[in-house]
Amino acid sequence: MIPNPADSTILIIDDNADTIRLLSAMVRDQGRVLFATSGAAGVELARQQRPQLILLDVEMHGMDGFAVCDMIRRDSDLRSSAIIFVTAKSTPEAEIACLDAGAVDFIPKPLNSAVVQARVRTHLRLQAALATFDGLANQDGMTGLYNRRYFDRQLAVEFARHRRHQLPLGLALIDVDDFKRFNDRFGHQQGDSCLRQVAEALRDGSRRPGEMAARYGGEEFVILLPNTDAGSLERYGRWLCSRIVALDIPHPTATAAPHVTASIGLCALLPGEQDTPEAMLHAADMALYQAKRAGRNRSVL
Ligand code: GH3
Ligand code: MG
Ligand code: MG
Ligand code: MG
Ligand code: MG
Repeated sequence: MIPNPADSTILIIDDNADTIRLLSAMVRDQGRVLFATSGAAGVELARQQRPQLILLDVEMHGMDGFAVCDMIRRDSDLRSSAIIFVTAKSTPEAEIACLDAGAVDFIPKPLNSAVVQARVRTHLRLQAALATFDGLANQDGMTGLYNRRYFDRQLAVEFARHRRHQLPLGLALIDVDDFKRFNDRFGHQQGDSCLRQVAEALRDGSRRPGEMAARYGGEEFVILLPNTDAGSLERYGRWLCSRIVALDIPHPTATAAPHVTASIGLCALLPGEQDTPEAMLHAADMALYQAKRAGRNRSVL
C-alpha cells in the first residue's frame, strides 16, 4: 500500500495565533492541519497524532523550538515525523543550527505563501516515499505478512512493555505440517499458494489491537499476543489449528490428516517473570517440537 501525501497530517507549533492562522491557510489544501500554541502542548499532540510534518516556531515562550525538536527526535515513536523550522532568524548560522538539530528544512519569515506550499509539498512527498520503503523493508514479499526483521523488533518492544507494565505476553510459533511432502506432491507453485492461504488465515486470526503475525521463515510463522495469559493462549492455539484445518487444502500424503494442518508451539510469560525475548522463542520452539512428536495438527504450551 503506497501512502498518499494528501492523507498527511501537518502539525503547526507556534506561540503566535496570527502566525498559526497564516500558516494554516497556506497549507490546509495539503493535508489535515493541527496546531499547538506551546512547545509542551505540541509534543503532546505529536505523540497522539503522529503527524508526517511539523512546522515548528523557533522562538517561543517556555520550551523553545530547539527544545521541542530535541524531545521529538529522542522519541522513537516519532521517528517518522519530519520537522521544518519556521523562523525570522535567517542567518547562515541559524539555518545550520536548525538542520544540525535534526530538522529537515527551514522556512524563513516573513512567510511567502508559494515558498511555504512548495516546501511542504516536497517534504510530504518525501515522507510518503520513506513510509513506502519502510513498509517494504518490514514486509515478507510472498505472503504480505510482516517479516522476521520487523517481528524481532516488535518482540523487543512488547517484551519491554511486558516488563514495564507487568502485563502477560503470549507467543505462538506455527509450522505447516509435512510441507516438504506437499511440495513434492503438488510442486512449489502450489506450495507457495498454500503458504499464502495459511498466512491469510493467520493475519485474519490476529486482528486484536497489538497482535501481529509474521513469516518467521520458510513454512514457519509467528504471532505475538500482548496481554494474553496461559489459559487464553491454549484456547487460541486450538482455535488457530482449527482455522488452518478449515482452509480445507487437500494434502493426501500428510501424516495427521488428508488436508493441510499446522503444529503450534506456545509460550506465555506472566507479569514480572524474568526472561528474555530469545528465551520466549526458545520455549515456543521446544513446545512446537513436542506438538510435532505428539502427532502434529495440535498446539502445545
Ligand atoms: P514437519 O511436519 O516436521 O514440519 O515437516 P515439513 O516437511 O513441513 O518440514 P521440513 O522442515 O522437512 O520441510 C519444510 C519444507 O518447506 C521444505 C521447503 O522446501 C519448504 N518451503 C520453505 N519455504 C517455502 C516456500 O516459500 N515455498 C514453498 N513452496 N516451499 C517452501
Ligand atoms: Mg514565536
Ligand atoms: Mg519448519
Ligand atoms: Mg513443517
Ligand atoms: Mg521439520
